[in-house]
Amino acid sequence: MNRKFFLSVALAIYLFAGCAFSADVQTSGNPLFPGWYADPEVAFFDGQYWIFPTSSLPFDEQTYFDCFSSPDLVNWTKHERVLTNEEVKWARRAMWAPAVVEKDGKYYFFFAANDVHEGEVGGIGVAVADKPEGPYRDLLGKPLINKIVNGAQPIDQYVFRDDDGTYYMFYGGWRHCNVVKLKDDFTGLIPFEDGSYFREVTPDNYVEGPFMFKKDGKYYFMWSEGGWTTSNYCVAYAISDSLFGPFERIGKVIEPDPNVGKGAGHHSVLHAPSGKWYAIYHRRPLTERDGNSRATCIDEMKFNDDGTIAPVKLTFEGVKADPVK
Ligand code: FUB
Repeated sequence: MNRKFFLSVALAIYLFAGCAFSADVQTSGNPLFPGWYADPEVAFFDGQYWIFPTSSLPFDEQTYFDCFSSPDLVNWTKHERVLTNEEVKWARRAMWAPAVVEKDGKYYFFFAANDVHEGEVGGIGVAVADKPEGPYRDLLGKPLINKIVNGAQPIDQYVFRDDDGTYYMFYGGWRHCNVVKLKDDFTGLIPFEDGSYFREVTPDNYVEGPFMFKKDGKYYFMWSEGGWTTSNYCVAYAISDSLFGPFERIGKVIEPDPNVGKGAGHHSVLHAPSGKWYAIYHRRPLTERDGNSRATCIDEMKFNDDGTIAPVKLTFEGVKADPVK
């Protein structure tokens, strides 16, 4: 073999191996996309992954929501201002923590606005669109829940569809969590059998950010603990036979890692078509001090043989591509 031919072959092998290697290790990276985005709600709509986060800014600047879509968890497209306070007349500021569901071909975007206190206008609202990326329009022209019940600030809603098709909404800040039953068209609440509309389900240490999923017939209830501007913000969980609990706290599942990120919390969970489970959460880079410097991250979530959740390992790499087939 002459020297020139040998070098060409060696170069070709090197380039091929390099491509194969980079295809192999293609990961999402963390954060998932640029910008300060908190409270990420993940969804799977229209054959794509979607993330609907809070714009992590001072309260007076939180007047709009962007969202992101991806075919594989690695490549993300930004959709700007899918809902703004120009559309929601009663919302002035502090537009927080979307929860989005698809029903009968329409997309319903639940959100909180105004950081509402007793006697003020604000709370949890709902908007509707024909596509996941909006544009969303206010469904009611007023909040769906405005009042403070059982001490729970009406923020941080999560909408859960049970196996019988009934939609429930878990919500609440200020260390209290309520569950309500939603009307089929999401225009209001339905009373429980005892005539009440709100049921408190607060577990120990609960602060905000409730989330629920069902696996192997059990209800997994998750929530954030600590202060969202602090380093120790984290996520804990419980498993119950009933949607209404009791939710006995098992322990923390997403925690800050002093070598990776601070204040890891307010998450959601994705069960991808591949069968893999992912936690999508926000965290503050180690270099950042401002409470609003929150970035959306993803890491794999695994279960132990007994059904409990293994602690999520925070990474800089994120996850490997998980393309929607
Ligand atoms: O992003 C605004 C608020 O911060 C959320 O509603 C809370 O859960 C906390 O993440």
